Amino acid sequence: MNGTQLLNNIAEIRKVAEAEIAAINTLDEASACKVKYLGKKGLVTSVLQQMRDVGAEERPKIGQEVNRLKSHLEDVLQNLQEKLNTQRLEMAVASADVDVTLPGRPRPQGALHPITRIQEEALHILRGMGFSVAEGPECETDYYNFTALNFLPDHPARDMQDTFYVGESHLLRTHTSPVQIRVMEKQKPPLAIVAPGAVYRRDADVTHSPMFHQIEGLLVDKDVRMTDLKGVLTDFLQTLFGKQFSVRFRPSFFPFTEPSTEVDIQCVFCTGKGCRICKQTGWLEIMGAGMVDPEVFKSVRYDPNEFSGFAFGMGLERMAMLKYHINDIRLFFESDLRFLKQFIGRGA
Ligand code: 2NM
Repeated sequence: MNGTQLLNNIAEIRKVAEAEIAAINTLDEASACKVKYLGKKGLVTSVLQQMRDVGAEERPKIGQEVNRLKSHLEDVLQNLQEKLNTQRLEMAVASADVDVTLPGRPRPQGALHPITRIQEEALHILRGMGFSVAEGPECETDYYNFTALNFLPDHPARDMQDTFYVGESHLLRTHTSPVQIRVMEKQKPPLAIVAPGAVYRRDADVTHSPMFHQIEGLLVDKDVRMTDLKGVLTDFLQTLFGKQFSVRFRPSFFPFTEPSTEVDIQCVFCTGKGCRICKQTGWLEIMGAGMVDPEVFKSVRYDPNEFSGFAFGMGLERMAMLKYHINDIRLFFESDLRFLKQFIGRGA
């Protein structure tokens, strides 16, 4: 093929290609057309190969023409593909059952219940101090709930008026101390455990619920002293509530500890200045504690002359009421979303 024939050939290819492209309606047709003209074995490519047979003086002009055709077809096909692609998306949106341009509905976010949260915060601190977590049954025997803890047979807490009985010798535990008796029966000192969980007492008003939650702690070793108790509980409370609140210890009485103490924290509502909530005292009662009574050690066959220990207990509803400024215990048990939603995204 000579130069003139080749130039005619190029013009012919351009004419036919433009007619073909004008008739294209689909992306598949556009791709096929691209292959037909611009592919490795395409018509434009074959013209480039045929240039070998042409004289050197004609070659630049023909080369220029082929390249003009090549980039023209590339541009036209590229634009066509973009146009067809946009059309396809617009048709998909218009014909679909789902409007893909609609913004997504936000998924409602849940929150930890404030009791779960205060429990996790308290256990986190206590684990950090070396306490292990222990659990036990909520339905207990009279022995584990009272007798082993040095409650005398006629102690008023054993009364049907105060305790939920389940038959003759079974009851709903009134504290988590029976968990600690069970651990001591199985394990020798040294030992440091905390027992979280639900407990039950026949009580119901603004500050008392028949079911509530406790964490109790127990540490037994040689030479454990009251100063150990004071240091651990002061550190625990100031980590939970803040270093700005002082902690004080007042003498008290429990059947299972001797001596026993109530633990107060400076009022978290008025920072100790005196207000309605602390009844102008500047202090709030927050825990009970004491040195484990030798009688309790005897129940679990620990030698009171070899070991000593301290124990403590706290109500989680009361802790949460103080920490999160909640004024009615019943809010914890009503599952009112207006209350619970206030705990979304507040840490823990
Ligand atoms: C409290 C106050 C003082 C206590 C005692 C024991 C046990 F099992 F070791 F004897 N556990 N928890 C205890 C001591 C609980 O709650 C106000």
